[in-house]
Amino acid sequence: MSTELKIGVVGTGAIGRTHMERINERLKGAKVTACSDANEDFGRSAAEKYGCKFYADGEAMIASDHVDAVVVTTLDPYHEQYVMAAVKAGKYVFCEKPLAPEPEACRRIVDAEIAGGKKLVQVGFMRRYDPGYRQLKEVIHNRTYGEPLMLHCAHRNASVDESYTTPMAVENSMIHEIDVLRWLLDEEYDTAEVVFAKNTKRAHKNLMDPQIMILTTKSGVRIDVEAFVNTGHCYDIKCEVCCEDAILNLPEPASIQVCADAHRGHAIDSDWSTRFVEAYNIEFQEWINGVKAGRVDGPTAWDGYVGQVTAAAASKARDTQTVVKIEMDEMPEFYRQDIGR
Ligand code: ISE
Repeated sequence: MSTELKIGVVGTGAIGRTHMERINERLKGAKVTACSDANEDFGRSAAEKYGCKFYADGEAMIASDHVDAVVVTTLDPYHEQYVMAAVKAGKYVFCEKPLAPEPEACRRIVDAEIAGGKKLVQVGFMRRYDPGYRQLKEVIHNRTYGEPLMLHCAHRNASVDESYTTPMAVENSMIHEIDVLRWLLDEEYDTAEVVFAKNTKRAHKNLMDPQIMILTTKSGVRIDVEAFVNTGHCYDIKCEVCCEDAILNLPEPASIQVCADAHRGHAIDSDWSTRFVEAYNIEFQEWINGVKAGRVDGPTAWDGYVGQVTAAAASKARDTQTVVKIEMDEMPEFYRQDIGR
């Protein structure tokens, strides 16, 4: 492997382009050398912009000597195909969340990775890299304030368009909480429930908004997550952890205090890409460093599988308005050393 990691990106939409720019302009040790997109003109324009070779065939790009490692940022239903191609080629692959929309597809990736005998897949759950969540994790892990008992969380977006439907609150937005909270607490979920609040005037024809997801963990911790994706004014992520001896809150990103027009306050983000930009940078730099050292030390294919099993249970709970038990396969030995990372 050359000193500079050669990265091939499949899927050159908004998030793909952001990662291409991040890798080339802000991070160390890697360059985007190739890209591919089902929309040829669009993909070629990305290749031109970021100075890399365009491949019409994503699988050919993955197999070529032109790339050492792969980033998958296609539409969700195509993730499996390209992650599998990378595993087959024995190349490290970073796949944006979700690993695949259905748990069965995630399980197929897990099985292929185990069959290949080497951990190659990392899933883009970037919240684990946010400095605020990392501070929370340390205090919870050390039991500095006793056992965590309850968590109250919120996932608020400024607005979503008409293509965002009711199931997406769980599957597209709260999937982040599903992952980061099980990592934070270092334990698995037991049940899921989803209830609706009064619908906002900004909800669309196919969207019930807000919704509240309630999860319990195996040890009995109770979690509620509000998803309110049409607040009309902010991107706001809250995570309050009630422990036996203290209440912990996720820190807000730092911003200057402004005193003007008889108000004192500070601006907050209106979009997830700016709120979590630091997390994305840390996530990708650590992934590059890990790949160069020959290891994956972020969220694994197994984490991707667990996330989708939990999301599927929460979706069933929403559709049936019942509490659903979360049942999944036993964790293979292959992933056991990753527990608690
Ligand atoms: C989006 O897909 C994301 O991943 C964002 O992090 C999340 O906040 C947003 O709600 C999703 O639509």
